[in-house]
Amino acid sequence: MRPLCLLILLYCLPATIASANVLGITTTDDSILNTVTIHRNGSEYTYNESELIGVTLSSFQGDSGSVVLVGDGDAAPATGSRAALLSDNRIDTGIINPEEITTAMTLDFHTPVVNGPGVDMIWFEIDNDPSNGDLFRARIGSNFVLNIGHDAKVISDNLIQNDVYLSDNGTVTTLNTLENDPFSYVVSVTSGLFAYSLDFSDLGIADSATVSSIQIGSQSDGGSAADPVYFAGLHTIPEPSSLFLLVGGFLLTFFLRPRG
Ligand SMILES: [Ca+2]
Ligand SMILES: [Ca+2]
Ligand SMILES: [Ca+2]
Repeated sequence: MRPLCLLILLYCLPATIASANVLGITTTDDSILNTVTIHRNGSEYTYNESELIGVTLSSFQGDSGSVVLVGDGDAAPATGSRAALLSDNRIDTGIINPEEITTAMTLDFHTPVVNGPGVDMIWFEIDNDPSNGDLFRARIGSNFVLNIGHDAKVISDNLIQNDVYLSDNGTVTTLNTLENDPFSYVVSVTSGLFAYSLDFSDLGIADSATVSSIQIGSQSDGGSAADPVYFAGLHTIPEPSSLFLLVGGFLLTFFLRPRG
């Protein structure tokens, strides 16, 4: 194929994302996420978990019945509280095996996320493959990206201990059945943890536009579905000019205050 034709073809294909923006994490007991260090627009930022924007799972379609992931030895959550496994601060709990379609999971951000410079959201998934996490796909409105690969492995193999629970009713196809089906323990797994990141600009979102909801699913690779344990949006990086105004305003207030 002639180079120009190849170039046009590549341009027309949905984007494949491969980047390394999550630089590291700190945890307590390999299960509680404390901080995340992220490369954003040329600088490194370390955030406490509480500074990240949480999500609520508002729709779900599973690839199987094995969708509830809890910490080692823990019971499956009671009916009505399972989706919270994706919005807690634990990286050993999740709702796993979303279907291999872009609309498998809908995640609503607790605060709308602004498309700022660089990365706008991050997540983690468990995997016992020493070198690769599973692939994801994502969709905002009618825009989508495929083949979202991991940034890096941030916890080594065998350090995350989990138990998987399987629905007694088979494949979990809705959020309602996720929350209400009876679940039974099926297997214990040990794994490592892979980090992922996404820049909303890669889905064609305009600079400074706000995103309140995103859909994410497993990328069909002929094998296993993905195993997400934590998602979060990022607050916008303060512009240097607004930081300067903030600091300047503070100093002005300090020096101009009435002295007694
Ligand atoms: Ca979790
Ligand atoms: Ca962005
Ligand atoms: Ca996995």
